[in-house]
Amino acid sequence: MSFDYSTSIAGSVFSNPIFTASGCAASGRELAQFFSLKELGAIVTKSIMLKARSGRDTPRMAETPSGMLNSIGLQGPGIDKFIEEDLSWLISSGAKVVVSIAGESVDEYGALARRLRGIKGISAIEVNISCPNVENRGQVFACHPASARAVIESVRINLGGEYPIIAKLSPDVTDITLIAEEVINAGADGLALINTLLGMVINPKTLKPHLGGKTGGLSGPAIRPVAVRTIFQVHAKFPKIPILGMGGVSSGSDALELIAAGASAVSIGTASFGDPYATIKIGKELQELLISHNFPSLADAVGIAHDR
Ligand code: RRO
Repeated sequence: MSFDYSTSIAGSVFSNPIFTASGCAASGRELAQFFSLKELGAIVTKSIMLKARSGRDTPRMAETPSGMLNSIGLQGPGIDKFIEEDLSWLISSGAKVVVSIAGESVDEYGALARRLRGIKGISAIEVNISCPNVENRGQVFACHPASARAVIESVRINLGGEYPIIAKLSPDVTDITLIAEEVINAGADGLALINTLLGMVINPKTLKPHLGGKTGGLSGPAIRPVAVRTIFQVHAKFPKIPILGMGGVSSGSDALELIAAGASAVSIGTASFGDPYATIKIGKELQELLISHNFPSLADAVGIAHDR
């Protein structure tokens, strides 16, 4: 019997569970020079806003122990140029596509959702309500239950049921399951866990914050235990809600940890900066590991740590 490596998120089926992480592969063009994007489960695009945005002051990156900080600040071309130039190219490449959106207000999320209606070739919408690099913490909708709910309700109404909605949550909250509950009740079909953690580095010579934006989002292996913990907690409470897991995955074994905690698919972010083939390598390693554990399919391994 052949091993079934496919996965599905709220009705959208993907040939394998390895996705890119939003913001770490732009719209896929750079990675396409190394391998066919069809080899991946899906490309998750950089979160796009309504208008073009230049992002934060430099420096925008800092290396940290087993990780890094980014302080990009939602740089992007705006939804219209994105649809015309990036999304159309990506869809024509034959890749599966998850479009990530980010707004400054509930209405802006609704407007973004309306702009995406009717486009053939989108597998799901990731609603990023957890970017840490915004002007104020009030804009991190995923840190406030009522705001998180309002955004997802607006996207659901404005999408008119066209694509599955994946809400991307922040680990920077006291109880992530409470936020998960709000967005599920508002109509999220799946969850993306987790965005980066808010962090900061101070230059020991100048004693000034290293990043232009002062704070940034912490990613990389340092945050993997936080990803595993949040996925485990949310899957325990909502076992039927599919989770796209991410956070410091750089090997098949790391990916298996997130799957065992309850993720149905795994996004690779920081690891691709050091190795453009990271997604392909991790995908092969994960498949071999699942087979060596005698799982007949990926689906049989999802959440397995809860039963052991
Ligand atoms: O653009 C960013 O600075 C950014 C985003 Br939108 C996000 O969701 N997470 C992150 O670490 N950086």
